[in-house]
Amino acid sequence: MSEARVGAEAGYASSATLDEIASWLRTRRRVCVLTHAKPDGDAIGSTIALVRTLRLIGGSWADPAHIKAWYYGPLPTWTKSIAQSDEFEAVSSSKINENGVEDTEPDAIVVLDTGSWNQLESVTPLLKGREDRTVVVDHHLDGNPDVAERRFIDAKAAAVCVLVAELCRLLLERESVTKLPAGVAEPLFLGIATDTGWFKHSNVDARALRTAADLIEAGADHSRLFRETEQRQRSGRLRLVGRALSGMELHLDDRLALLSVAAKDVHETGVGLGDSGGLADYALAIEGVEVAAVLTEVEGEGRPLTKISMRSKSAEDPIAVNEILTAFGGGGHRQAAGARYEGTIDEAKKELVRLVKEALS
Ligand SMILES: [Mn+2]
Repeated sequence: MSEARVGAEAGYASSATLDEIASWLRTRRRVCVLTHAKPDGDAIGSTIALVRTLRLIGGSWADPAHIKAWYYGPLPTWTKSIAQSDEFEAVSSSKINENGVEDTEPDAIVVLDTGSWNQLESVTPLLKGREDRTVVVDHHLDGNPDVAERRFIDAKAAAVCVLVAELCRLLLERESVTKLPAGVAEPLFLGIATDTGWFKHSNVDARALRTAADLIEAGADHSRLFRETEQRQRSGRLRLVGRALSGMELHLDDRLALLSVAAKDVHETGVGLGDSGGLADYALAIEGVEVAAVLTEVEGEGRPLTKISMRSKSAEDPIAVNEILTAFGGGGHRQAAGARYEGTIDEAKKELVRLVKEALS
């Protein structure tokens, strides 16, 4: 399969350097830091590191209350052990509206780890018309250039935290990432660790490892981070994994694994919606499986809706799951992508088998 950016909107590329973005941000006082809905380690790590950095350089004039990360959608259970509660607000989209954030007009909006309208649905009213004071820093292949005038996009970066580490270094005028304050370095390390599956996935490269090493030198406590984020699961989460695995289907000569999570599985195991991440990795552990998809029933939409999360195994020419999911308007990375399908889990399965069969031929 080609590397072509199927479905990518032309022009989703950098329009500014990190240096230019840092100089501009340094003059801003009320900064609203956003990321995609249902934030993950990279999203939370990058936003908290930037909030801490901006508060540090803000000096006396910057009111910390006006430099904040705003999250929406379910949060990971460990969020509070990574971020101080005054550094972020978990809000409903009604608090983020066209009048600003709870009626505070931001003079800068920074969007990290996404630049796609379809991942920014809840904050679209805030972003529309403020492109001139919005910055996007992202490492995804696809996005919409009209979200922000100032964009820094590097799809080769393993995590957005690799890029934000450099942005924080520039903002704080440190000679190297090793000189970042520990409180800035630690959430950045978390982002790199989680987006690479704790340094297992094929996106690990020398730059990710070097940045991670520099962050440890700066004081990031990696074993605390691992304990706090990976070893604090609720038992219900593993019971949910058990249910999904026992219902696993293998298709296309066992090259495709399908896992499904029905709403009733979520209710009966008592887990939150944020607890179904990482399921696909279990299926990729099977010999012969090249691609795995997790199909989750989305409730409360008034019509059947299925969330699809897909992963492909590392190989010389890995299956581009982001290309497969453009059929459903989804996207992401070559080996990790997601989409929403208007239909039931069973309907989504049929479509996926057909699409993956096509991609494999
Ligand atoms: Mn990321």
